[in-house]
Amino acid sequence: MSRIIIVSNRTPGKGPAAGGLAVALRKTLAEREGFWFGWSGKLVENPQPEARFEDIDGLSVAQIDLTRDDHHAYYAGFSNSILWPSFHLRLDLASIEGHWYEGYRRVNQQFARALLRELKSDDVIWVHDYHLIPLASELRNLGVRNRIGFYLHIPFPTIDALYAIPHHLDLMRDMSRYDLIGMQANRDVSAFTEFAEHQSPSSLSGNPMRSVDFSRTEVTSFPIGSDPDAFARLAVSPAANKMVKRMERVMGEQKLILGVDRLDYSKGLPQRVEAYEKLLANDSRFRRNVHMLQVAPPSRDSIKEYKETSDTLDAMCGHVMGRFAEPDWSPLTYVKRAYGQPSLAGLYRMAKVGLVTPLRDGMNLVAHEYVGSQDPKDPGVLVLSRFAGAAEIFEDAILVNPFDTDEIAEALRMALDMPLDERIARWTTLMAAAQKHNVDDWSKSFIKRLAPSSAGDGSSTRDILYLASVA
Ligand code: ADQ
Repeated sequence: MSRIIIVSNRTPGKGPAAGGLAVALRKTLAEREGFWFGWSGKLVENPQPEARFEDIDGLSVAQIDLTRDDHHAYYAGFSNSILWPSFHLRLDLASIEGHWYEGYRRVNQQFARALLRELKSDDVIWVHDYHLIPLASELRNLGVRNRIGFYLHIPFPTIDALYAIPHHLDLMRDMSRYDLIGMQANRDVSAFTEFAEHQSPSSLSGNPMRSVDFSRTEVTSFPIGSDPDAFARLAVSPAANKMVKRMERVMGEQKLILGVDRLDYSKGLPQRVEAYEKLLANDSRFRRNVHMLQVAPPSRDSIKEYKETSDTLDAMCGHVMGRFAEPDWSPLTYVKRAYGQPSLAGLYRMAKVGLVTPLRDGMNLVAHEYVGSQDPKDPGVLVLSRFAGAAEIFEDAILVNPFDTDEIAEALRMALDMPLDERIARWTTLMAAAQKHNVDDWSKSFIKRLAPSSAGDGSSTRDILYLASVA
């Protein structure tokens, strides 16, 4: 069986993870030969050309260091100040500095050169996310013929947003050098296809050499998921109960509305707090009877727009407290830290409402984890943004427009008032969907499509490439 090499910006570390990627892929490598390749987290003046291997909690991890300037241009710059906001349709929050692209490419070249030293001819390479779009191109330029797949964890942008990205044509050409591209949702595949069909030579530049040939690249949706059955077990574990007991002491009979997110402007956190304020303002029944807990550990806080989102949220939470809090009742708690999965599972289970309202999201694993953690006899209600990839899977959630705070407030009211039989009926369908789209099947189906012969049928890499090109 050929080895699987997973490549992502960061490799998994020890302790609780605040990103979806690590949680999802650890398991894949635990079951196959191969290793996980990425940046070590270290900034040095002269990075070594070869990767260092390390065993991290039973996982083989290969890491390289980067220079401070390259890392800034690649990560905070091109990846997170241009690609992330543009792919999430927040062009207003994108800032563009021309030299960032050179750093982005240099880091991808450095990844490719270090990875080349470790590759066997039948290794299958699975690259993750927008930081590494050019990696297949850089590997191919070094002569690599292995099967290479790419998974985009975030949404694919509309054509207008794509055209606003500097060097977008190079990036699309980079994408065409993968054998397989996986997207979160059908919506993303449609946006990609629209670009591929729209950019005919005549419409783009009139020069046939400038159009991108996607004939060797398969693009399909592979919606990621969680492990809902594991969350179901975790939610009643002693560690989860410890968190539940802690909460019950302060909650009493109040119903919990829960949000769990990385602190990111794409997650719609200010709108969520505003909607909660409207719920309390519109219906005095809920004052003293509900409590909102928002857990949001800071991320990417060296970037100005993230700091601003954090400040906005601080101000809005303070405003709601000022308006509704009483000496013996506070309407909300806002916690800026990460928790381990057992504690999160306990919180999910006790929450009567899981409030998941990103303005745009690739998938949103919190929605999956919330569903997995519910008590089948007394489940909570998922209020979900229709602009999360998860909305394609969880049709029985209360789907809302995350920009419309009146609609979210009304959805909260509906969820809090929902009778038990309707909650059970909705949750039963949601749980079936979460189980159908579990993370194990997600990674297996991607790998199966990327390397149909990885069980070892004797075909060479060259044969596989040829078959893909004539298929
Ligand atoms: P993220 O934007 O990080 O992921 P999400 O899918 O919600 O968003 O994943 C968050 C993960 O981090 C979940 O597993 C959650 O449990 C964990 N997490 C969040 N807050 C936490 C906290 N306070 N403490 C501990 N853990 C916390 C990106 C894309 C998503 C896509 C995922 C996976 O933006 O759209 O679903 O990748 O592909």
